[in-house]
Amino acid sequence: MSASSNEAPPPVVPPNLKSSFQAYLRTPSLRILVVVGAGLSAASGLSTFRGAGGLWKSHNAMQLATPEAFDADPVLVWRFYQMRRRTALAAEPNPGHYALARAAEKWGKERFWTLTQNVDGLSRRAGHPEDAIWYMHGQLHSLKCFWSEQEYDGCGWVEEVHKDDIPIPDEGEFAREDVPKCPKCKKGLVRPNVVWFGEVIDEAMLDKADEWIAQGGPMLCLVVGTSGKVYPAAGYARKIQKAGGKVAVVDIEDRGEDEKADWSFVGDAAEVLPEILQPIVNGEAA
Ligand code: BJW
Repeated sequence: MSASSNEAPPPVVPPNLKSSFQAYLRTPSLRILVVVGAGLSAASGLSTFRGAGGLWKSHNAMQLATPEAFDADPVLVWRFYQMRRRTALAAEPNPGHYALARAAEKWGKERFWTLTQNVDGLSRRAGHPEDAIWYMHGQLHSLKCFWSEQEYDGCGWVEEVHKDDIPIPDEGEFAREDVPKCPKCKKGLVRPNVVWFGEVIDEAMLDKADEWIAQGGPMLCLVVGTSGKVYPAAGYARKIQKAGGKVAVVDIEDRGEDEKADWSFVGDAAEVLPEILQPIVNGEAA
């Protein structure tokens, strides 16, 4: 074994950046709003949407992720989401998911609240406390009704689906008549319970997020692995800055300038988050 292989690996996060960030974590009564995107799950092997290899590079979002697309071709949309569901179930949460989950356990929902755009279920499987996370774009492992008198709103039927009870053909050819019908109203087709473009995000939760920010006091928006292209998620960093809070970005690309961030951690969220959140997870920042 060469002498150089015994050397400690270089730190993932530049020490000065880390110490100034961690000093801020010790601010009394600090509250943190975490805004999560697909980059958090990249180290688990799941594709992001917009970068190289991103889902929207090889698939047309407007043919797959709008209610009009489902209306026009439910089979195509089901195939896409079956593929996504299978891939997500085969993946495992990574240390970034666990770091956020443990930090939320330590500080509780009032002080460490996560808004995730991810539908993959990995935060849940990492044990993230349910009351401290909002799945703002829904969940892959949930289904709902598509039909109603008011266009596309559904009759209200929603159900969680798990590994062995996805109620539609798994692979290969299936036709429109194979797409399951809503068991409640028996009229609508069953669709994934995710939020597509043009669909309204839970307004009560949007209000709750605005109220959270309006409480004021020391605040941090921790933006993790999101390109900041989709609203309303993309707007929270700016809102927190306007309210006097600070912003930290964790991304494999340098997005600090886009967000006018106080701290920009350029690296894999799976490596950076466990390192920078250590004082919370270890109970040193309370
Ligand atoms: C790594 C990494 C590693 C890589 N480590 N980092 C202003 C206000 C309100 C609405 C709008 C508005 N302007 C426009 C709108 C409408 C629209 C919108 O935003 N359009 C834009 C495209 C312009 N928004 C909507 O329609 C939303 N609805 C809504 O707002 O309703 C309320 C309302 C309506 C009208 C008025 C007022 C209120 C709904 C948006 C739904 C988005 N749906 C999707 C699909 C979900 C289901 C599915 O998964 O299939 O959500 S699209 C897709 O984009 C998915 C994602 O959640 C979302 C965000 O993507 P994300 O996570 O940022 O991924 P990427 O790929 O873009 O970025 C990955 C990042 O990770 C990159 O930065 C990489 O560098 C980084 N990375 N590896 C760390 N290892």
